[in-house]
Amino acid sequence: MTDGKSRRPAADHVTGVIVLGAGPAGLVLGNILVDHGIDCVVLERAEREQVETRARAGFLAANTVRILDRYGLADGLHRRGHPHSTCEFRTDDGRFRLDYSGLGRGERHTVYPQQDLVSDLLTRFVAHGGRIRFGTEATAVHAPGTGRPEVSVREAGGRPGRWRGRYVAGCDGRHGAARRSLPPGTVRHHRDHGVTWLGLLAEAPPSMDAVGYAAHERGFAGHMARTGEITRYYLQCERGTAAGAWSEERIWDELDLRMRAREYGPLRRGRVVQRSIVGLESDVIEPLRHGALFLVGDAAGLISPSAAKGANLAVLEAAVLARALIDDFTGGGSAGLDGYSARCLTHIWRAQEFSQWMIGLLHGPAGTDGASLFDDGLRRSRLASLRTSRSRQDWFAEHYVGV
Ligand code: RFL
Repeated sequence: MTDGKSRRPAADHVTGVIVLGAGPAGLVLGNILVDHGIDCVVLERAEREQVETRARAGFLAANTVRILDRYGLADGLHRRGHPHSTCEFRTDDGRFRLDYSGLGRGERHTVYPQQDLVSDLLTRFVAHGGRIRFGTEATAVHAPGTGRPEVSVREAGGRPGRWRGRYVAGCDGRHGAARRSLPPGTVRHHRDHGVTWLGLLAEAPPSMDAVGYAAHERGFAGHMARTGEITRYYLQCERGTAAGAWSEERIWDELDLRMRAREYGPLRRGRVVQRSIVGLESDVIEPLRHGALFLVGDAAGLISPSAAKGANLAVLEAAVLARALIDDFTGGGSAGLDGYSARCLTHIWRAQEFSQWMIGLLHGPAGTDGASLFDDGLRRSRLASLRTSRSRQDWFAEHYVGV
């Protein structure tokens, strides 16, 4: 990163806010800014088709939907998403269901695939006059400590370019240029949870009307509906397992076993159309602001998918930053920008805490030594209190569906 005092080549392009990345964070931010007349550009490394077909999240919290509604970004999810409010836990002590719309704050999720949300946001952004450059990779953010930050990019065909703006929003995920450009001394709190999942997307209708969480001695298994035809499954696996290592038959047999299909009904099988290895890791960058550079979404903090919070946090942080930028650009002051980091970190740490609790709830002992058997005792106790204690269920519901 340069210090901003050295001589720099003139920027090729000038704008108000340079948004790095066209995921949920970048596109929510871009849409709100454009609607408020703030000049901005979204720079996205991938091509449009790739951005619109990346299957990831699916569970949107009630607060996320409220935010999207407030800014007119929720038409698609109201048309094609569906409400969801039940989860079922299957353990060797039996199964129990929680309808969380009747617990805690009485809120529900909306199930809507992330790629559909991203596609809606992209279409709307372009229709409202938003500028987006696909195939444009940010390589570094320069001089974020000055009032004239710049972003160097590699455009399609490898052509270098340079953008100058008043602010840079790093919405480019955990491996993006924003994180790589942080000043020395920035703190990254990191935790490896020591758990690995094989993430699967199956061309199979959901097998139950609930999110299914199975805690089994062979490892965790999860079932999450995406659409009427597509279901996401997770299988805990040994670290180092290759995504393609298991045959489809083995995958379905293992899912049947862990989900206890013999007792609770068979799973509807179908072709596995996507596989990925997901190491359960979390991190948080502190602070989230470095001069004119703001970190948003996964770039700000990576959260393990155990509690389905990542996309929800991304939307929340993008909306908080958008509001603050609008105030700053329209003479409303910079208090929002000054408070952005502290405000978002509060939400991020709360989500991290719940996500860590979920990991402890769902995963059995990785080995058989004393420590992991102790962990297994804790896990059983957590499940028992979730099954029997109303106040625990209220707490769970509030955190499970909230951000
Ligand atoms: P994204 O979605 O990763 O978007 C970042 C964008 O930046 C681009 N990019 C760059 N562009 C320009 N220059 C560079 N140098 C760039 N580097 C990267 C990328 O191409 C990309 O388009 O980040 P964002 O917007 O912060 O959104 C975060 C969410 O995508 C993420 O937290 C969630 O998907 C996490 N997550 C879930 N979250 C939920 O809230 N509910 C869920 O049910 C849920 N399920 C999941 C998930 C994540 C998963 N994976 C990826 C482990 C399930 C899975 C399997």
